[in-house]
Amino acid sequence: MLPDKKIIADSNDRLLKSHNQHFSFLSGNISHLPSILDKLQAFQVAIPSWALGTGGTRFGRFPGGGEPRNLEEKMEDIALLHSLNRSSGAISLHIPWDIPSDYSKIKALASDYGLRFDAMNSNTFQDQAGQDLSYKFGSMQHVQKAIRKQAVDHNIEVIKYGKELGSSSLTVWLADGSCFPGQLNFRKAFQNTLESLQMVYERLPADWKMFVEYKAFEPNFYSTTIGDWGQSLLYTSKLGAKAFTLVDLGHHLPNANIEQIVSLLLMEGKLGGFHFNDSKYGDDDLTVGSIKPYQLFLIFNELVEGMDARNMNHTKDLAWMIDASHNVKDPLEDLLQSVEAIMISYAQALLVDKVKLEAARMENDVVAAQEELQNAFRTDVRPIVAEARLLSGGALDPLSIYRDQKIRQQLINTRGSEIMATGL
Ligand code: LRH
Ligand code: MN
Repeated sequence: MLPDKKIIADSNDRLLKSHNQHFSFLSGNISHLPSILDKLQAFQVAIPSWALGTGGTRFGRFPGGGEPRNLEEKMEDIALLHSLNRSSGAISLHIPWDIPSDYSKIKALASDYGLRFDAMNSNTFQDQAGQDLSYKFGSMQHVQKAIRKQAVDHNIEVIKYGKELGSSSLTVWLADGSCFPGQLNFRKAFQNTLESLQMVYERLPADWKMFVEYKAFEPNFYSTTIGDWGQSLLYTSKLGAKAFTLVDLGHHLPNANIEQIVSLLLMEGKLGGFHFNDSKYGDDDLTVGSIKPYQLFLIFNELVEGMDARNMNHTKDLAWMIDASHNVKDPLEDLLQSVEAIMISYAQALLVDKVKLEAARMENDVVAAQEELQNAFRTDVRPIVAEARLLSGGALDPLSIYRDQKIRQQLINTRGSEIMATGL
């Protein structure tokens, strides 16, 4: 289903004149534009294998048709996104939803598509068919040693799959917690979870990372055993140098200052990466930058400042992943919009004059500091992001090609309209 290069070239030719007008207007007054373009071209966002179908809630799920029927078709869909925006060159698998049937075939497909395997995700928040023991009352926190062992063994198995595929990180998100006061001994739950994570940590290959993802609530609604960044940092500090905290933007209590959390985790060298999405209330898993675009910019501003302060490689040293659910939009259009929003916020953060900003701060010149940030945020950098795509062989306007080529209808013709992809 990949649009051939001619379709992309023809579309770009039609858009080139107006693009160059916008781009040349911008490039006129941005001295370090070449380095910004280099950084944007190198920046790759991993697409979640569980978000290529239509998502839903307990109230309903309304599949849109043409959804991927297996891992091969999920990789085909991500390759489609990557052929259009050249910034989606990685897939993050969720086990057991995406257990590869034939490793060599999947690895060959990945190299054909120019995709790499980002973090592997374990799943001890659902009971699988034929599973011996239930995770109803948690997994690694569980009062019963046998259930904790089952969860540890599952994570070790996920590492095995990842090693075969060439992944080098494991994301552990635990739904563990409690729904009512009195239900849980918080200290024992913490110690059981730490002991279990340590047993997984010991089985990590030398060059692997473990990401400990925190979440304030859902599916437990009184306490969550890895409930916020402080608790995740407590675990990752006790686990060791290969353990890092993963920030899912939707996993915070309302009005949490996520950019400050990111700044401090980065300062401590314990920030592992992100699950990008947006939300208005809870873990809404909405399109990135669709509700709080200024917050996303402020997060990238702290990321660029903090990574440069530690001479980190923007592309390689943190895990950039999307974690979204598409209840009312075409999953592929939604993902194209999410990647675009991430690239826009990154480009705007690269525009911030860090020296002028710091000078204003040293003078407590609040207005000057604010103006430095807002000038960058209010700069329409879309022509710069489009130019980076063009230089990488992508489309100036990915969404218009996806629509003009009626790709969703092509997928429905091939895959049918009833199929529902594995995932949430
Ligand atoms: C939990 C979460 C986690 C995934 C799941 C699909 O809310 O963010 O990252 O395992 O979504
Ligand atoms: Mn997540």
